[in-house]
Parts: sequence; C-alpha cells; structure tokens
Amino acid sequence: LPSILSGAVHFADVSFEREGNPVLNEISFHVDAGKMVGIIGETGSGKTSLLHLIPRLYEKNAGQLFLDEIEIEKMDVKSLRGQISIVPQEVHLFSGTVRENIGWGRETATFDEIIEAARSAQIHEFIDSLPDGYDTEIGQKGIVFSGGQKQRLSIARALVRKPKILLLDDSTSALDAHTEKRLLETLEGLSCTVFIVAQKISSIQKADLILLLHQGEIVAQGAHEELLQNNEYYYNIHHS
Ligand code: DUT
Ligand code: MG
Repeated sequence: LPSILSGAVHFADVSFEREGNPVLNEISFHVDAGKMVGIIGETGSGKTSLLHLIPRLYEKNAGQLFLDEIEIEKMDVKSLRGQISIVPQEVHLFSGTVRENIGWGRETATFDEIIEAARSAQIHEFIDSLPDGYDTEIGQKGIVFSGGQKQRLSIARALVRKPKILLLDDSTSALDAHTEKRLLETLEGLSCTVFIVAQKISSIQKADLILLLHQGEIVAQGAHEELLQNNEYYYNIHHS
C-alpha cells in the first residue's frame, strides 16, 4: 500500500538476530512525527542495526515495527524507502561533480533544491567558495574532501530526497561542535523525524528522546535531564 508517512515511529518488542546471534533484544520505544531521537551506546551495541530495520535494510525477527499506525511489512518497500533517507556510517562519494553527488538517487532534483539541501547540511558556503562551485569534480581527478565535508555532503544527499524520516549513522562525528550545533538546529526546523546515532552525549543531548543501547538492549530511554537524574549508567558516561 503506498501511503504518505507523517514520520511517527513505534517499535514494539522488536528483536533482530544475525546468523542465530541476538543483535537487538525486545526494543520498544515511540517517537512522534517531527521529533528527534538520539541513540548512543558502545561499539557493537546495535545502533546501526536498529537504524537499518526502519527502511527494512535488515528484517527484524520478532516484534512489531509501525510507521504511523502501519506495520512496515504492510507497506510497499519502494514507497517506504522513498520516504526514509539513511546517511550510512561509511560515506560513499563517487567520481563526479559535487552537484551530481548531492543529487544522486534523486535525478529530478532541481539546482535550487540541491542548494537548499546543501544549506541545511551546512556545506553550501564551502561548495560556493570552490572555483567551480557545484561543478567541482570530486575524486581522483578532482578535489579530496575532508571527513567532515564528506559527512555534510552525504547529509545534503539525504535531505535532497525530502524524507519524512532521516537516519544519521554517526554522521556528525567529524564536525566541530559549532557546525554540529548549527546542523542540528536546522534539522529541528525541518518537518522530518530525525534519528541521530552518536558517540558523544553532547551530540544528542537536545533530542526529544534518547535511547541508550547496551548489548542490544535499551537500558535507558528519556530526555537528557531525566536520564541524568535517574540513570546512573547514563550519568557516568556523561561525566566520564
Ligand atoms: N553484526 C554482525 N554482522 C553485521 C553487522 C553487525 O554480526 O553485518 C553484529 C556485530 C555486533 C552487532 O551485530 O555484535 C551490532 O552491530 P552494529 O553494527 O549494529 O553495532 P553499532 O552499535 O552500530 O556499532 P558501532 O558503534 O561500532 O558502529
Ligand atoms: Mg554502527
């Protein structure tokens, strides 16, 4: 069924395993449309796996996953993926112009839409400062982007698709604190539910909902202040 999502996400006891090994265990949370979810947890705790379940890049083994009130299995996969953008943990740029790299996957995007996405991703000024601007070649024959520039280009590529759900997998780790803050403020202003996987609490402390993962389980969830007061484990990582 093709349906236009508002962006609400609901996990009900979702479990996921790979080759018989449990990766996520009975994950439950709810986020309303347009809100921001922060996910933290040590390496291997299941953050990437959790994100991948939403556009069905991975298939859960148990539980229910609803977008709005619809179970994801009841939706057309193409329509589902058309409304969800994921910025993968490993950024892939290809040989081609900056403009082509941002428009990749959405060939109908106009130049104005590409610029708007780049502005939101805090990369427009940098692109504009290049001698060839958006026509600059990336890759072996062209310029080499820094880690943080690649991350922002990759976020612009996700935004140009105008998603209802945006999944950022450790996509701000190479940004300085000031740029990251401006990016998050811009994302807050979009009518889009945003999931941000991060390594530092400072990257996600303004999120409406924070999920703390540990060995595939949510060991704490709530807003920053609430978690600081009520969860010793969260308090300890914040102060470590
Ligand atoms: N896993 C596999 N095969 C895969 C992907 C993951 O066995 O292709 C396992 C490894 C790990 C668990 O799933 O024990 C969770 O991995 P995930 O990549 O979801 O963890 P993460 O929290 O994203 O780790 P990192 O912070 O290193 O990105
Ligand atoms: Mg990961």
